[in-house]
Amino acid sequence: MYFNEEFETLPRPALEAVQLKRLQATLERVYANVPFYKQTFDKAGVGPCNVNTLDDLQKLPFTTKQDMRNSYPYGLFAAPMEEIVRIHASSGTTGKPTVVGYTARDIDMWAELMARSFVSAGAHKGDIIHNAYGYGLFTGGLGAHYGAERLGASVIPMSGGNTKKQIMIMQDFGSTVLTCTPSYSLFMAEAALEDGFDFRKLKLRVGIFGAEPWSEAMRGEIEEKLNLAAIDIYGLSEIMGPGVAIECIQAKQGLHIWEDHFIPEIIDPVTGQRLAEGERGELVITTITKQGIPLIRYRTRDITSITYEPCICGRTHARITRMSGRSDDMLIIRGVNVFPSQIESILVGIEGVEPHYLLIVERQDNLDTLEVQVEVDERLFSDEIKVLQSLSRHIEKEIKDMLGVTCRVKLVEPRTIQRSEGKAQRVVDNRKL
Ligand code: DLL
Repeated sequence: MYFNEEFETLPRPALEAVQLKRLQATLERVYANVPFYKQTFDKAGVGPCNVNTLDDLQKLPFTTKQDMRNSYPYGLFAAPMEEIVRIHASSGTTGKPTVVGYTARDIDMWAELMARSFVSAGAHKGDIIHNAYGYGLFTGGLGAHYGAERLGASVIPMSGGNTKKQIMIMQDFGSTVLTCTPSYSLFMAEAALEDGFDFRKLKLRVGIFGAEPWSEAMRGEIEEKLNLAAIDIYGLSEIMGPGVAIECIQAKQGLHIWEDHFIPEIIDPVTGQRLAEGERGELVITTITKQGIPLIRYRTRDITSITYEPCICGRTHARITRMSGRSDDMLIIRGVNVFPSQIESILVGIEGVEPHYLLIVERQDNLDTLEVQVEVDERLFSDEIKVLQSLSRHIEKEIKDMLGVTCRVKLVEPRTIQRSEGKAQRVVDNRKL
């Protein structure tokens, strides 16, 4: 029932003692090796020696995605490059991604936490794990892959896309566990049905879904259409990748966050003050075992709440509730993180278009679609249709190349996108989760 029983069920006082010891070691490490932390700690008038209890963590300043961006690509690394064995990245607020590096021990720790996560979801040795998270810079594919191997299961490294083949392989290879985004699971089930194949006939028993927001209603739909237990998994590349937190199959009531490696806090996103158990706010995470890029009080921007109530599964680690949104404007479109400001910076670099745009996100056949409406200047608008068409294709290609997201560009007449008197309304998200 557990992958690492001792640590997954540590009584809270022992767990907190482990946390404090590891936190102090991490603070020493970053203070000595990362100039950014030395500066921000000094500025706040605190140092590693001022953290004598877990509560003292609150004295330390936050770290943000912007801080990571400012130190692009390797400025926050706390290990020399010779010790970094893997690099991953995810979208930042500009065209530049957020870069993370792992030492061999970090990869080992990640594999263990993913293996724990698989067991928590009800997977075991002997399972055939069909991994349709993308392999590449995105942490989903390789993160789940190494965890599945650590568990001792058979992993099929499918990556995303090529839906027909995915279905054939799952059927022929007898996959018992599916890992992918929740929206892709529904897309596959419906694509199969169109071909006259009922997904429910597969041997799949468990699905481990995350990397984007989803709802209880969607869980119901997935469980019905795929005939499996659907488990919510959370993670972010900055902190590690998938497997930071996961539900247990016994309760499916909140995601256990692996507290012997991460210290969670919930804060008010406006004031930065810590909130009480059960109150909804922004999740802040401090990593306490990472070597490559430890992060102190990292603001995830994800909105959730935390509970320390005991769980029927016997794990003692706190649970966070399903993510209900973000405290910034990041969109997740087919698993790709996109900020409206990234699209804006591409548009302003293109001759003939105005900086007035609207992003329309929909979900069609369970896949996200993005339409970018943008005004063109007077002169261009009266031009031939061919010119306009080629401009649309050009913008679509730029967005695809820079951000990795496919969109449809619709050029509109000057002054047709509604102007706002306050905060510009740049996004219409029509997805009903
Ligand atoms: O999405 C890591 C991951 C891969 C998690 C596979 C789970 C499964 P990033 O690309 O850095 O990393 O995106 C992280 O995705 O801050 C959340 O906003 C969102 N997210 C991830 N998991 C969930 C979830 C991976 N279960 C960002 N529910 C995070 C809601 C999620 N949002």
